[in-house]
Amino acid sequence: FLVLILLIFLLPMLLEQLESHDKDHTRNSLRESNLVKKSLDGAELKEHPGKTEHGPISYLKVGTLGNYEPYINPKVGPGEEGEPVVLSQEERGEADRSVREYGFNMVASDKISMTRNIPDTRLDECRYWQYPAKLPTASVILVFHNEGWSTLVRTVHSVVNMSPPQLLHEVVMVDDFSDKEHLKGKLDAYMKKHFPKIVKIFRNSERLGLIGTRTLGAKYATGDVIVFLDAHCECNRNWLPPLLARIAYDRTIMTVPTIDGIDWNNFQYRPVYQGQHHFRGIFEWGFLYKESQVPQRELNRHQHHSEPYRAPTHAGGLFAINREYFFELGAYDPGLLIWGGENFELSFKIWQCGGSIEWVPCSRVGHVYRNHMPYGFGKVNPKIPIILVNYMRVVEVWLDDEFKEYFYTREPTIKGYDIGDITKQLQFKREHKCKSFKWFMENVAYEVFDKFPAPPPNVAWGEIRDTSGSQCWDTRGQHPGAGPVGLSGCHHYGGNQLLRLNVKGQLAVGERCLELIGNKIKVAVCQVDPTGHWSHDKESGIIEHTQMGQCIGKGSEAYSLDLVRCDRHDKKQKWTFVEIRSW
Ligand code: UD2
Ligand code: MN
Repeated sequence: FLVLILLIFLLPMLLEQLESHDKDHTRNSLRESNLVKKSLDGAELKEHPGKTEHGPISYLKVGTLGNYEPYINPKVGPGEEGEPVVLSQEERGEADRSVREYGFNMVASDKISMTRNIPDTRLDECRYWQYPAKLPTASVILVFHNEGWSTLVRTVHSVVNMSPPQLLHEVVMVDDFSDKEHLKGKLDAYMKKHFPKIVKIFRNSERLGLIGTRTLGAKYATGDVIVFLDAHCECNRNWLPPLLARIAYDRTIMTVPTIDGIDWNNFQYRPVYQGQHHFRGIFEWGFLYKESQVPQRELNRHQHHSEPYRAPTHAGGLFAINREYFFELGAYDPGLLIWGGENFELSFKIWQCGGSIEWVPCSRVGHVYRNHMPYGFGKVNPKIPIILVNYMRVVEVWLDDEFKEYFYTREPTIKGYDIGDITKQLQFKREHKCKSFKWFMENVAYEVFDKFPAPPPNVAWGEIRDTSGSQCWDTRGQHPGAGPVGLSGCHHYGGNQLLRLNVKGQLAVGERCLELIGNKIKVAVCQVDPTGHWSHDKESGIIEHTQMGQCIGKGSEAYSLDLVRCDRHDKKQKWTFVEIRSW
């Protein structure tokens, strides 16, 4: 009873305390915003008249909530301020071992504080934006499979430290069937001790892969907005409000933070783009993810350099979306396997069915890019690479026929592979009257054709075999400009031995082209205007470089290729394209 009385007595005081704290915050931010005029050469952020067919493009509603920049104690120590960690010679061995196990140097990571400071990599302008005081709450979802301890735990600390408490509803961690001890009892105990209310841990009873696990995480979540992050991230100042503000304005906008790089070896935190240019996610026709400079057509829609801008797609790992909207879209296609392509599935679905994607320059999150992928795919074992199964599902559902053909020209070995049932996806597309891929290309991804023109049809593709049938052309994984292409034992897996000759005379491997540099064949970046000089004569088997008027023959050194005088009867110049299928 006494406690009750005390509470009733104290409550108004407490509330007042909270409120005045709030007011302080507002006042601070308003004070900051007075700096705006000076720092933006007269640009008036507060009024922001910019209008589009979608209404005002700014996420600014006249000033209520300022930037969330918690006071950060200057610290010294390994990795502080995002500086690289230096290891001793003795630590090297263990460090190398950890890189093999995790794709990251965990010895370096373990030296860094869980709450290290990272540099503020935002554009200057970002500090002066203001956000609506009332924003939707966020559930941050971290799915993980066999992640290292300190990288995972640091992610949680950084999310909690860098998010305004009233906006962070919870952190949902979903363990995708890890078998590492530190991810079991130790993790539970740590989170219970440090974040008893905010962190919730769930565990899969079988390996679902990151895509299925994310959908599950979204089901567990109860906040208004779900924010996905990889389990090895560090959030920068005020990363969350700019993501939520656009969703508050329009619930069908998916927002994507700008992803800074954290080095897998020394954990240095590096801003991804330092220049004045913005980049956005696109793709080439084999659906390799690409980033390219935001076209003027998009920039013209904006008044301020630091405003969110539209993007055709995103890298996949880090983004925010209204939770209910995510499920209205059917979440991720449940037929997608483990890893890859889900970024395109969600992106095309969003755009074609009436939503949009925006990249947000003022939201910055660091991500540790791995040295290599340290995990396998569990029991899932299709006869073609799982990523291609996923791409095929996306292509078959979301692309129109002419665009599908571009993909199969680029990946000819998989055409006809059984990707399972996609009737539900097609039905969704019909029922929601989603727009065509052509519409998407013309209105959203309009720069793609400038960078990656439609691949000309193949005239021949496959392994290029010698007369014995046992030696094949092989790029040996060379990068553009590096070492010559040669021969090696035919392995029938495609990859570096899968070549495509097209009607324009290009000889291509994956997204690259083969060109004659000096008198050697080398891997090169394909010409944007698709032209090449190669021809193949089926009968004699000669492969000619028509500009040089010379042919390719087995070289004098073993497993080498040379430029020689064409001779239709020379066995060393007789090559056969043999189509391969991996199933
Ligand atoms: C990128 C994305 C990643 C995802 C992937 C394609 C970024 C920064 N990263 O690769 O989010 O979109 O492309 O699908 O955009 N995980 C599981 N179960 C698995 C495999 C992975 O839970 O079977 C977790 C993993 O612990 C991590 C997350 O999924 O937290 C992403 O995996 P990743 O970091 O290996 O992928 P990444 O960054 O190479
Ligand atoms: Mn990752």
